[in-house]
Amino acid sequence: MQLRNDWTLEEVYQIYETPVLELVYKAAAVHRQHFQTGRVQLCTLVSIKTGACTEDCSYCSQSIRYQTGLKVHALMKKEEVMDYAKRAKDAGSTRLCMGAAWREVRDNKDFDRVLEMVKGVNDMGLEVCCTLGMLTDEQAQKLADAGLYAYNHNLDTSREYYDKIITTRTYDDRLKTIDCVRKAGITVCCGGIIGLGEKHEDRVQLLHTLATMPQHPESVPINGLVPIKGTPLGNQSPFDVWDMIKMIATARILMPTTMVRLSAGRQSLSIAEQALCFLAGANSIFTGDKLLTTPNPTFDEDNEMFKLLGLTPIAPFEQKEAVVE
Ligand code: SAM
Ligand code: DTB
Ligand code: SF4
Repeated sequence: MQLRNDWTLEEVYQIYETPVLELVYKAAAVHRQHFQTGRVQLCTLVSIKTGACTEDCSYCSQSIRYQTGLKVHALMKKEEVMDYAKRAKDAGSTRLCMGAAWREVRDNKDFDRVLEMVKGVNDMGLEVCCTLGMLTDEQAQKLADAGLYAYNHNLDTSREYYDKIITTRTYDDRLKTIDCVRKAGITVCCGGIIGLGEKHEDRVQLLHTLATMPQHPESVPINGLVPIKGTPLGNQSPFDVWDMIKMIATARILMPTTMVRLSAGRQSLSIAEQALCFLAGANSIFTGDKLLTTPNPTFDEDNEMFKLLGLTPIAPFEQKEAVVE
């Protein structure tokens, strides 16, 4: 099967609008062609610099503009991050994603420290991922040279809905950073959030943008909004699990060899609901009792879910072997 980058908006819409059980069945079939089903990658997040971010992302606990009661934390020491990485590895995680509440990377001592962290985590044999805001070509190259495996930079929603959520940077700024990451030879992790008050059309447009990139992102995180008190979206009603399932299934069909990550929002899903997400093609999750600043299911809860559903963790770098016939 040939990967396609020429999906039309109408085709994506039709897939997304397929009756949900039929959609899950089709996505599960695509999933099976490319991956061993029942295998799920475990990733761990660490917030290496927390809060006091200058951006105005309406969903975020870390923006300086909203009173969220979050404790601000300057950039961690390399040793602290290495301890985290070791604990994550011991708990079966194969990817460490280091997040910083920055608008963009600046060329200073803090960035040099992040490069050291990247080297250290890479040397431990973990896939190392960063999410640090906007990057230049030179910064992306430095991260690549330090051994960065993936860079996370989400489009979050459709181009149309984007400025209802964030005004301090544009959709094109986001796309430009993703391009820098791609050019530097780092794998791309790019996805979005549901539950922001967007319409089905916005979700379809987001998936269309991702699936028509010259190369599909290697990883697509689908986040369910975790409402944060004090932010403009703090009183948003909970996201609809069926929208999450439809997003995952559509992403799986459009981008068959991509790792589709069931990301934020798992805390509010039952095991049965998560099982449908795995059936629909999700093959990666964040583990550990905290995401960046909000709670996530505990290792014990996830272990129990893996046992119950007969899931097994994926080994590091294994997705490189996703089959394209
Ligand atoms: N500052 C960097 C940036 O914005 O690119 C990196 C960190 S930011 C927290 C990473 C992503 O997490 C966001 O793009 C968004 O998709 C997701 N996210 C943040 N807060 C969230 C929330 N409350 N619920 C769900 N997803 C969230
Ligand atoms: C992504 O798409 N989701 C992760 C990761 N990339 C960086 C972050 C989720 C954050 C959820 C809200 C919080 O814990 O602050
Ligand atoms: Fe800052 Fe990222 Fe939060 Fe936006 S999502 S406020 S850029 S930390």
